[in-house]
Amino acid sequence: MSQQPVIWTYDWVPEMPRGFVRDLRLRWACEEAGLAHDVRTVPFEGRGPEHFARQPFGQVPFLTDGDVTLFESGACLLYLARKSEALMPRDAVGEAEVLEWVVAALNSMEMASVPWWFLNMTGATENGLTGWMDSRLGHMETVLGQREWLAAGRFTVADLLMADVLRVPTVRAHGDRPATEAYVKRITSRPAFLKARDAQLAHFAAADKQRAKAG
Ligand SMILES: N[C@@H](CCC(=O)N[C@@H](CS)C(=O)NCC(=O)O)C(=O)O
Repeated sequence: MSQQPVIWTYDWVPEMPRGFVRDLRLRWACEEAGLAHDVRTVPFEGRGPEHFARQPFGQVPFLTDGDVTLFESGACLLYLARKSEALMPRDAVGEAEVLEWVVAALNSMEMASVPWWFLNMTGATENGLTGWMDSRLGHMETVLGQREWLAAGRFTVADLLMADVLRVPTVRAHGDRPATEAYVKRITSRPAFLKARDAQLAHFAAADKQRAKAG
């Protein structure tokens, strides 16, 4: 059994989500915390029962660490954050702030941005979710115009997650929000993000080579 956390992702994905597959969130957290980790894969095409046993929706990422197996990128991030103060402070106030913003990133921001973005991708001429999306982005712009970090007065896993939600190109291109744009640029210029993103891109590039070899 591996002595270090294992991040599970797909063995290959098409070009489009590369650099955005959510295993990146976990890779990034490990890089920020200096946590040694392995990356292993499940097939993208032909998802089997073993995959569904670990991730009931057949998605990635999921994480294994000794006897622990967990899915949902937010849950995995909070699990990793308990291993390192670099990701989440240990005082009650700081930890509470991290928890609320992690959930807000997923349940208030990504909950609006992903359906809006997916509806846009269908080519729908009228996106009925635009008002909702604008409202959520507008509120985040106000918050980010007033503070540098979301929680505990410093970088935490809450910023990692919120920046990952907000960095989606279609979302960034929608409207003019200078504080949000500056925030996304600042958080995603962190060496840990760049290292994690490059590792994901290299992982899928290696998969392309394998597939080409296999013919
Ligand atoms: N709420 C899940 C979403 C996971 C998710 O959407 N994963 C994508 C890759 S980034 C996936 O596996 N998509 C394939 C599918 O939904 O079948 C999480 O945050 O872990």
